[in-house]
Amino acid sequence: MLTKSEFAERILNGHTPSIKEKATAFAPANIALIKYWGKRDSQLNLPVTDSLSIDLGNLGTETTVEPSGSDIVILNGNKLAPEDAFAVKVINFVDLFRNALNQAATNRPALTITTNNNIPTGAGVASSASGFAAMTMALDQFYGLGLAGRELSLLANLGSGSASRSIFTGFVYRHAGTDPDGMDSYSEPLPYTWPELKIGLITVSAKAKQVSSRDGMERTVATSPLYKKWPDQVKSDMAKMLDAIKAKDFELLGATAENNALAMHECMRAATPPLNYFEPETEAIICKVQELRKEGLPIYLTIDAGPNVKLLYLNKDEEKVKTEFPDMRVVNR
Ligand code: 2P0
Repeated sequence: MLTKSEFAERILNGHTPSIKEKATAFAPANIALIKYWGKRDSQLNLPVTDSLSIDLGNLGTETTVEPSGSDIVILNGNKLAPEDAFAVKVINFVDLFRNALNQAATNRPALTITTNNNIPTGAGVASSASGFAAMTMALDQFYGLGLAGRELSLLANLGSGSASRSIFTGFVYRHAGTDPDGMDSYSEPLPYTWPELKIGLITVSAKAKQVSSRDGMERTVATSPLYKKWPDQVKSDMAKMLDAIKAKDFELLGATAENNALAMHECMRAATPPLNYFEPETEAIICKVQELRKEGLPIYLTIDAGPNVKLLYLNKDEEKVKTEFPDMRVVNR
């Protein structure tokens, strides 16, 4: 089993850096249609199962990397104190690159990392996926490495599991892999587009969640009796999802995504102590979506580790969906 540093070295060794004056990269946030929940290696963030996501278009993170006198992290215009938890996480991530490239004998400048999320506060979309993906791409450009997408996705994963998928746009498939060293646990874009598929974000609460995804996953894997069935559920849902995307079968895509998300939440609720990310309003929206479907409106939902709801519908139904959910924010993809 590798440490994060050894993992980064394995990928970066042999690459000779050619440092640029400045590099900027954008990565989109993503929403999983087949969820990642549970790690087979918590140090390397290797997932138990495959997952599949779609990008959130122009919602995401732009990150700039440039040399400076000392390490500085600026988040959404605010210079962070060096001991700030986010700043520490960022510098630790940057150090994976610096240490690995140092071995390849280069100098090691201090850096300013400027990172801006354009995901509106309260959109209920996590920024760690786009954040670590944008940082990985900006570091790749800054050091002039020219890494392939697969390598970028492997490195972004060291920041956050879902960041591996945000390296790409469109439908993205994340392989769990079986290699104990994690070298086969990468993401890749799928060769299918579906412009009529729309995503709407409904914010129930913008408060930070009380249990992090990392802790929530650990608790679910360790204590939920339902988790034993989760890998099989993902396998069967994934096959349906791939069929749905290939055939542009919206009902199959929506039903599979909704079922997969609700099954993930069932697993969490069966943990000890139970893990419930929903608010009463989340439950009310689930009921409303299911009612609207009974009335003939093809609309489905998915929910991550939080109370906020993402609606799935087709472009032709957008006006009807907006009328039913006036607070919904449409994702432009
Ligand atoms: C996903 N989530 O597939 C799932 C569904 C939340 C629910 O990936 O511990 O922030 O950094 O690997 O990526 C959230 O987990 O967790 C997540 P770490 P991450 O999108």
